[in-house]
Amino acid sequence: MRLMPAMHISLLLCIFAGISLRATPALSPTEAPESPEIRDARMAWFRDAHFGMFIHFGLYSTYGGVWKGQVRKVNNCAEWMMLAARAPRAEYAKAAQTFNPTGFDADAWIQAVKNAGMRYIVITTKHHEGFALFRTKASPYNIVDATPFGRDVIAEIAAACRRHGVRLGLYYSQNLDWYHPGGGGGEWDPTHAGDSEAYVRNIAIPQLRELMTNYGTVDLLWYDIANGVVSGDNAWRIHQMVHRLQPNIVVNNRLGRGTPYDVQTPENFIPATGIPGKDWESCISMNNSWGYAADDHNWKSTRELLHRLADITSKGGNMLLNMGPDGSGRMPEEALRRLREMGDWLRTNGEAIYGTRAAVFPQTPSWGRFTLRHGADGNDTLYAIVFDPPASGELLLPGLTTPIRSAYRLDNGKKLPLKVRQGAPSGPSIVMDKEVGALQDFVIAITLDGQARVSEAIAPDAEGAFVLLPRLAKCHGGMRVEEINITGLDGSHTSEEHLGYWLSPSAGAQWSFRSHQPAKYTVELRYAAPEASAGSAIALVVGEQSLPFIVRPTGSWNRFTSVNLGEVSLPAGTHTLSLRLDKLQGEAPCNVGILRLKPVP
Ligand code: FHN
Repeated sequence: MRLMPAMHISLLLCIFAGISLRATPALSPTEAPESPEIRDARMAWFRDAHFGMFIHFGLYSTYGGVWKGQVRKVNNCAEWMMLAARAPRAEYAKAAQTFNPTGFDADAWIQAVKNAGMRYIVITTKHHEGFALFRTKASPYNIVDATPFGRDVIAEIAAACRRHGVRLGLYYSQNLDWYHPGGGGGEWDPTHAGDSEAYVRNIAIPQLRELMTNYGTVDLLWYDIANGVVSGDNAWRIHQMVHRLQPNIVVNNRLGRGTPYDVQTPENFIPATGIPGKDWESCISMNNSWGYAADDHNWKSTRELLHRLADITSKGGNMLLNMGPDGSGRMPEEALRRLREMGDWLRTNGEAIYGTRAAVFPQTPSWGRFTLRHGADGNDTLYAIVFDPPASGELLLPGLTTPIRSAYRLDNGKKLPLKVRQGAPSGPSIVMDKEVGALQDFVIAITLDGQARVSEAIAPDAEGAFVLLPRLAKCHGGMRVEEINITGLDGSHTSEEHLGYWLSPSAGAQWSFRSHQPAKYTVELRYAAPEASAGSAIALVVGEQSLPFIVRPTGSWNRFTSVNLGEVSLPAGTHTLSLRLDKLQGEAPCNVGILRLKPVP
């Protein structure tokens, strides 16, 4: 059922007024989840934002990854120095006695966020070190009570966010806490031993309650490190408390224990096809550390950061770009410069990012990325974010069937028209003249006459290849796109879009695709299979040709690898590729990821 626009608006008004219309996920394992309409209204700001700043700031910022003159990090992460150095908690905590980040200026930080074109922030309120950046009655180990600085950083940040119209996200390490006895981890220091239940009930839950109560509207809660010392009962207790105190809050998937979540959290990687039908956010470090690392000068270039933002947005996600201020509270100049440059690009090209949704094309073009804006009047706009124009001078819109009204390049507020070629079998294309063809990192807006649609039969990309995504398959017998839940932490980041439940020969899937000239193709399969499936026999069948494959285990149902199954020769026309199961070992032969047919030159 689609809500009437008026209803939708009133629903949004209620939500923004903080009136809970069951605008929250289920508050208990037995409660019915919120309706899709209410969830869409609650998630709208997040889905439109696409770009936020992650801020890792704490006592670890004063150490910069160095303990007694030695660089000590875990996987390049300086905020893990306490564990890397196995620093005794009492000794590590001495840094609080001199922690006085006089360079901290909440307005300057949030102004930098806004100038960068970021729509929200997520700041660490307490990381694994256990030190709180806010006033808390649960523990004296906090910036107000334990340091000469004596100010509540979270309160000042929250106020600055409200002043500048930036959404407020709070990060909280509810499981790992290397200072408070009973917290997760910290076992290298015998004095850390304690009752985990007591830690959760006396530190984690009270502090989360303070964060959800004392700082006004909190738009996003970023739990970190799911499960651990937080039991199922406590996880649901936390979940219920958070959503009762902040009914419209968005939460990530790192509380765990089966509690509902809104956002999946791949970390320093971008799922190849995004996460179909799910809200997700890739957190990306600007160098190699989340916390300030004095020795880490491996800064990603502005261009690379912009390309990742475009890539993530084109796949329906958000980029949470990290900043690690140093112990004085200053943001590193190398990072600030990148933020300024990203903001400059977004001031000209931001309409291709903000408010857009995942591209309508299954293929990821080699020259850049597509994004899509749904028009309120039913007429969509495609955006081509062109990193490096193709040598052909034409941008193919593979299989697009919606008529194109116009195409123009965005140039500092100007709309510079471009020629559209329509009617070719492979789909329409945008023609770039020599001058445009020499540019980089620009945006072409393509206004459509109706909703963006592509042909039922998958069209070839600009290189003549076919990308057969799991979500585009017609499945039968129970085979289907399987739910995935990606966090960057537990290695499940190898998960990717795939078809699962291939439980018998009567189950299967097929794709329809259309070639425009005769060609030979190599066929590449991405698949994942546990040990028990080894020896299963499958085949990919296209017309009279079949490519058999004896399954070799990849390690798990989620660990994907690519295998080249051979070649097929196809005439021009519409074809069907289907899966065939000839011999089953174990529960299923494998999970099936992306299939690619690449023309043989
Ligand atoms: O261990 C933390 C790490 O320090 C950092 O905060 C990242 C950010 O996503 N989260 C955990 C690792 O997944």
